Amino acid sequence: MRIVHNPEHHRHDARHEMFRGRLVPCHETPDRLAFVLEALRQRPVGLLCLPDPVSDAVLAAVHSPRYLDFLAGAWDAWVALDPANAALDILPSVWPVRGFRHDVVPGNFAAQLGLYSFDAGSPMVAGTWSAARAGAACAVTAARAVLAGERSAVALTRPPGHHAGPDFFGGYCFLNNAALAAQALRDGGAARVAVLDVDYHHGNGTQTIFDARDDVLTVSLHGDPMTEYPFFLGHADETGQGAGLGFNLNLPLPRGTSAETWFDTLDQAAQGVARFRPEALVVALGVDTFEGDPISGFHLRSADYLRLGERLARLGLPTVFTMEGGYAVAEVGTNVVNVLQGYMERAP
Ligand code: B3N
Ligand code: ZN
Repeated sequence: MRIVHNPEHHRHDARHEMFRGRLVPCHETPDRLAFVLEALRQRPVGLLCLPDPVSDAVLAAVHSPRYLDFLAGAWDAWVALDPANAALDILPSVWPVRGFRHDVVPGNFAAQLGLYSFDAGSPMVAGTWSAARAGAACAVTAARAVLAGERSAVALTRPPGHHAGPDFFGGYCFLNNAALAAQALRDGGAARVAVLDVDYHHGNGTQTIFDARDDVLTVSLHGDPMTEYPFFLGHADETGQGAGLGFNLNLPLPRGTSAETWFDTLDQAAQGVARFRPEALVVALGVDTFEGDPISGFHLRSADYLRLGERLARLGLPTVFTMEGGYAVAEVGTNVVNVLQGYMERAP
């Protein structure tokens, strides 16, 4: 197993996210990855390596050029608004809802922030773009390792990616690492690729990116959007659009779901993946399904992640993992490495 880790991740280190009218400390912090690296030092389930750089063209296969330009220039534009902004995180505060124009990019930076985002919980700082771009490079490098014959590879990175869409950020995500990995697998010759998202939150960005495509199946089991973030996508009746009709499977579950029910649902997800007969699999691996997660509501325990890894390996597919959510920081390392260990015990 090749484990591609992001040497720039610590540059994305924001202070606050907006939650119910208050600025609260960010949940998505650099120590999350530090704990995974420490767990890997104690249990070296794979070979650690650094990413190759990723080109603009590779990013533009998933994200729109105007969005990529916006992200690349966001920090400078923020500081240009007011030099005092250099001491503040970037957070949006105005959004174009139904009936507003999305085709015209406003000249005002605060308005651009709203155009390209869907929440006020995903702050950007000076190093966000470098961190996100290096994370995307991890995903593409991991996919290319699998194309070159590795049975499995991991993009061990943050910020996470599965909420980021073709031209929007949110849910702590800026570039969609799972989608970039899936696209790299397609470009490298895999005829059909499945993305299986096991994070607590629905992978709305990944679903949106591949919604009209029949070459990439998206499957997600997650907290029911009627009550759980990201709220506005992730229902069971979303099955894809146009050529992609029948190529999206959502399995929403109520807050409070037990590990037993979650694994039964994982079996349904795995059957959906197998029916598609993919040549490669991307697992959007969030461990915020953990019973101690501070912002989520499922009840998996640390040992369950060994079982999850073993179930994923049973699919018998070349596999790329991308690291997504998981905020019980002290347990994130154990839980992520348990998945990888469980996988390797079944599919070395
Ligand atoms: O759900 C939250 C949230 C919940 C509890 C909080 N506390 C206890 C202060 C704070 C925030 N916020 C909405 C944004 C959730 C983003 C989830 C990102 C993720 O893991 N995606 O997979
Ligand atoms: Zn999550």
